Amino acid sequence: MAKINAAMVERLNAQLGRELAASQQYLAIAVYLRGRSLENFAGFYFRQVDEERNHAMRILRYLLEVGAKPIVPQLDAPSTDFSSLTEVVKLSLGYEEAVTAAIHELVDAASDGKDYATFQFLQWYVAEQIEEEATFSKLLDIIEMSDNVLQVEAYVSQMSVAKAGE
Ligand code: OFO
Repeated sequence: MAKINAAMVERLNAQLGRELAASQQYLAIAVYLRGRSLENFAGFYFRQVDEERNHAMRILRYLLEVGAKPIVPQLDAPSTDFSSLTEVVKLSLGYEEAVTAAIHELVDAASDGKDYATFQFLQWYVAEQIEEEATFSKLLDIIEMSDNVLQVEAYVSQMSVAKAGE
């Protein structure tokens, strides 16, 4: 029998699905950007694909650790039709905000249910979402202030160097 209750298992499986859906969505965006020869920008999204997958895998491993069954979900097809960089980054930021809200609901549920293990497990996601929202929000600022996409490419390239040096 799982060490966490069935409702929490269901909630965590739903979050597992959201993380995988984010990974798929960012993959579709990376392909779109690569198709427009924005190599750095595409590279940034390809890295996000891996990050989101890792977020999903953390949940999957946690469920296994507590004796619960992870569900590998069927995913809706991601959006693939974009008309601008602004649209792409706004969509991403909106996605991250929705994920943050979902994580906070999970934290509330863990706290209300006195599920201290899951509460502790979720703290990593709370911190991660602050970083994710900040990243996309800065990116949106840069895009809105830039005169051309080459400035955006240069900025994303710097972001990658900074991240590699962390
Ligand atoms: Fe999983 O952090 Fe973005 O969504």
